Amino acid sequence: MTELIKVVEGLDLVVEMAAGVVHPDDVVRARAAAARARDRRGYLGGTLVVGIIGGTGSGKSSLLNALAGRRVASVSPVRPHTARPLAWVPAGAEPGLDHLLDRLGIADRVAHDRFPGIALLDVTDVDSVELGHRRQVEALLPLIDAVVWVLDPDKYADPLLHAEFIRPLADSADQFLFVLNQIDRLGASDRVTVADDLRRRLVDDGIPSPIVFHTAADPPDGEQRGIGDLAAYLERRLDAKRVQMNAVIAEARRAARDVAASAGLVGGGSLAFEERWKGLLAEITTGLSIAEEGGTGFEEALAALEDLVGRVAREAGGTFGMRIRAAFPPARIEEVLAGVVGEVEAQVPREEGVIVPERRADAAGMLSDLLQERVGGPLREVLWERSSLAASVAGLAVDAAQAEARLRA
Ligand SMILES: Nc1nc2c(ncn2[C@@H]2O[C@H](COP(=O)(O)OP(=O)(O)O)[C@@H](O)[C@H]2O)c(=O)[nH]1
Ligand SMILES: [Mg+2]
Repeated sequence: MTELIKVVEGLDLVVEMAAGVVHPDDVVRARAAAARARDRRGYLGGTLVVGIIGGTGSGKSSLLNALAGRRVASVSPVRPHTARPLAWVPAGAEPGLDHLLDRLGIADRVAHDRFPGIALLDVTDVDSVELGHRRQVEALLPLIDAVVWVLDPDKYADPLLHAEFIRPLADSADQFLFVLNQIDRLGASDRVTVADDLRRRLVDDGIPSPIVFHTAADPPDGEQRGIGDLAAYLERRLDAKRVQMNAVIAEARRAARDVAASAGLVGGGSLAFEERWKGLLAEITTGLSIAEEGGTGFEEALAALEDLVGRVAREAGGTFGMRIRAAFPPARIEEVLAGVVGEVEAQVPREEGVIVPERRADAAGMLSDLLQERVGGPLREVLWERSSLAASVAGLAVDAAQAEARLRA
């Protein structure tokens, strides 16, 4: 899993927990941000992942070697050269990239430190009409950032390539770049003719402004051409991707922060509720169980309970605070307490206005259980929801920071 996917999933979680808790507009905005991040095409990590696709013998492996500056992939003059797919990946790349290659079934991986942040995949020969081949390319597109279509002077106009591959996939044109390789085999004027013809065909395929590089990856004279331009382009594209990814992360972070603010999650998480509640129960149960009838015990207990509920609501703030207040307005607190005391007294009657010492523990236990059930439980539920939302917002912030660090690496 890549860092960005973690951020997106974190935002999904925040959205899920915020629904019904914060203002619907904030939920809608956060949900839209999560959807935009999730629907982003390409590899959702800090590496630019580029697939090299083309007919057999066009020079895919040679191009990879030329970019690598050394022999990584095996090159063959004998056609068809059935090679295993190969990935040329930055050394120390993020774990998400390994998962992607596993998923694509690319077992052969060569590490490089030539272009930090750029991975090249020598994947598929596409010169049979087999539907499987197009499906393969199609399945690849949402997962990687760009596809380099490697063409050569003999087969650049191959109707199969255009009709079966490029045209049906033209919706993904912004992920495509084209390399006309083996230009050393063309004289100067043929080069112009072929370049114009290729461009026209690509426009016909539905790619209005195709990006085309002219290269000689492995010419017999050993004088490579156009490789530096292609490498520079890929590096610019990596920079652009990082800018975009940072924008996606910033948007997710902002959406989560808005949800948190709207929910009133500005302070800490737990509000030390459990400790306070325990203290309150001890105070109330002792006071009430030894209190004389009509004495100060009830009023004191009521004041303490109201005080705690009020404080917790205030500190929880936002919608959570409002929910606590709505559930326990002062009149309701008094009603609950009176009910609880009444039930206890029905079970443990007083003698001469006081509960006899040997029944005090029973009375305290009953009181405590009933208050727990009618006040502590419902309060705890709201606070628990609040801390879960706070935790998921905090988790997202951590994941976002990690994703940003990865993009800087
Ligand atoms: N003349 C010329 N031959 C090339 C060039 N690039 C590759 N080749 C040759 O084309 C053949 C097929 O290349 P290869 O990289 O194996 O193609 P792949 O099947 O697409 O991987 C090999 O004999 C290469 O040496 C080039 O720029 N010019
Ligand atoms: Mg090859």
